[in-house]
Amino acid sequence: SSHLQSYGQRAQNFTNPAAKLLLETMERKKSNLAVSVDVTKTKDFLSIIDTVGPFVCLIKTHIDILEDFDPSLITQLKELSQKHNFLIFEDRKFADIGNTVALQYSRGVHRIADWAHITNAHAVPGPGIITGLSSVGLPLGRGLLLLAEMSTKGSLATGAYTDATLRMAENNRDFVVGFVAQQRMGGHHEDFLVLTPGVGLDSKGDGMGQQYRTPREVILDSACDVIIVGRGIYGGDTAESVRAQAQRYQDAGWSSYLERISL
Ligand code: 5BU
Repeated sequence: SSHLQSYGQRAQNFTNPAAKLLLETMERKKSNLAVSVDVTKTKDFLSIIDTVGPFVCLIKTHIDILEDFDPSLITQLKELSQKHNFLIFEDRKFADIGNTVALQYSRGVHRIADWAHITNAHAVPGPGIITGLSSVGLPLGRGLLLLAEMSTKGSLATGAYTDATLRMAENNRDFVVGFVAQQRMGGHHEDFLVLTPGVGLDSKGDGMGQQYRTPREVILDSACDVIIVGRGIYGGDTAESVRAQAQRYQDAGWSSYLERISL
């Protein structure tokens, strides 16, 4: 019998509503797949999301790469999130002083805090970045992930830096719900979500530093919670290939999770 809690059971370990909703959504949809939709045209962005929606718990965005961004896009993104029951993660990687990140999070043309359930930040400025972001996000029920590690070759986020990032999260449990990292990190007894990019079944890298591991390596061997997949899914040119890849990664992620909780 398993000593590990299911995703659904872990929802009770969090007070943060975004973390609870993500875990409940994962359990309900049997999906630990997040799709990263890194395209530059609104039309492609929305059509990929509508295609992969049934297979994902989370859609990850880089809203600033859309060259025809218009606020009405956000209305449509929210509608798709309702239609398919997924959360939205803006991969903004905030990295400035608290006052500045609070403005970047709430204002500008993108108004990220209005629509993104989850966003993320580098730990490099120290805890003030959490104070700034939580002043905006906490009253809205949003959640924050800290970048504890990166998927890229030669990443500097290792060792003492990664450890200090963990401590920052532990001291801000109400708003910080977990990490973007390559593995579940030991040394803490509290529950955190671990979301992991750099996932691919057919490729080992991209020639620009990205490194890929399989869903099984990420979920089973490294005990992460969510696989984040971009080009491996939307790289094909037909809606049918995008759909088939989303299904394939959902199955690979979920079967690895079932194997892990049955250990
Ligand atoms: P890919 O197409 O699956 O390589 O896309 C990966 C996405 O995850 C892309 O949006 C990156 O910005 C993002 N990412 C990453 O690849 N590695 C990291 O360590 C972090 C984010 Br943090």
